[in-house]
Amino acid sequence: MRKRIFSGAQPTGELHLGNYLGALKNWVALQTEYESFYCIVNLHAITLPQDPATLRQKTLDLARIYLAAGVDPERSTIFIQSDVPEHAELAWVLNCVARMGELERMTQFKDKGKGEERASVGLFTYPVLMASDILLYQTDLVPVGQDQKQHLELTRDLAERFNRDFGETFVVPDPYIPPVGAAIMSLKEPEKKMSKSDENLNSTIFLLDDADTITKKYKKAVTDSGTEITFDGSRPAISNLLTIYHLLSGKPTKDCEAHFEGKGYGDFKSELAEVTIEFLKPFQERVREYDDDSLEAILKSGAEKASAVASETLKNVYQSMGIR
Ligand code: AQP
Repeated sequence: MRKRIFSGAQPTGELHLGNYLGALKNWVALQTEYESFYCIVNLHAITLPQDPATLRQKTLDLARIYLAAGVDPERSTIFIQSDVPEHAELAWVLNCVARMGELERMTQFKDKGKGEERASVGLFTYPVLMASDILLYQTDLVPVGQDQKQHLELTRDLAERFNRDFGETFVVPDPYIPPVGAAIMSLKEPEKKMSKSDENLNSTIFLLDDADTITKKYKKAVTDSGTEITFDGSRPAISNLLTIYHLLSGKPTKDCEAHFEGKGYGDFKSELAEVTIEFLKPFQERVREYDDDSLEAILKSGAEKASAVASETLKNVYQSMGIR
């Protein structure tokens, strides 16, 4: 039997190069080898306030992004989280397995909740819903960016604890964090990750940005002191830009460094913009190809396939726990 993959993204804001290089690119590469489930995690989105009409639209837009990026509905199951109610049901069960102390240590909650009294309980238990997404599909591998590593470790702990207390029920998943591209950083503050919710729009290259916007954003990107264009951990801004160049151009790292030897930051940024625009052009054309009807058909069939697996897992979970 083929091994399984599960991963997802939130239909909040616009997807950016970080989401693509850290996650989506690997989903596409791995779908030939693994039985793959790719979810649009709209229940995660509501852990922060969302406008209902926008959320509805963004949910379909994200399905278009998956398809345009190369997720193939003939090979992979693409579906919306709320179409498979077992996600929320298993999350409740796992909420009763998870401990307050371990959730309090989650850094994403600390960043996004900012210690506010008004942060939702859903934001606090976000990693438990993520664990339920993954464990429902008896997932072997979870391709994610570096920022999700801690949540993956919690998922493994919950699976192991459940298996120990109630008998072997879940596959314990491994993360797949790409060696390069797992943490694409902000163009304005290279110590922070590139993020959908960054208030400074110049920090982020969105997948649907037009050519002019991309060129302007790179022009405004911060650089480090010095002049060399090399991969160097002590110069995070240039290393980040060069990583993007390397991944989008497909050129080996040594060739990238050699190519820019003796050139200035201005030339480098122009070439980086060109490579990005060229890379995104066919993707942006494909996004427009899917009409609502064909999209709905793909999502309906995806939800049916996902439900068949999810309901079987939840049945086993309830049975092991003595829940009717
Ligand atoms: N900067 C990044 N570099 C590499 N990978 C990244 N991912 C996110 N940011 C980067 C990966 O993208 C996948 C989907 O992310 P998500 O929709 O769950 O959003 P997120 O992780 O909360 O990060 P975002 O996109 O920046 O959104 P906000 O601003 O809302 O936090 C995940 O696999 C993630 O690791």
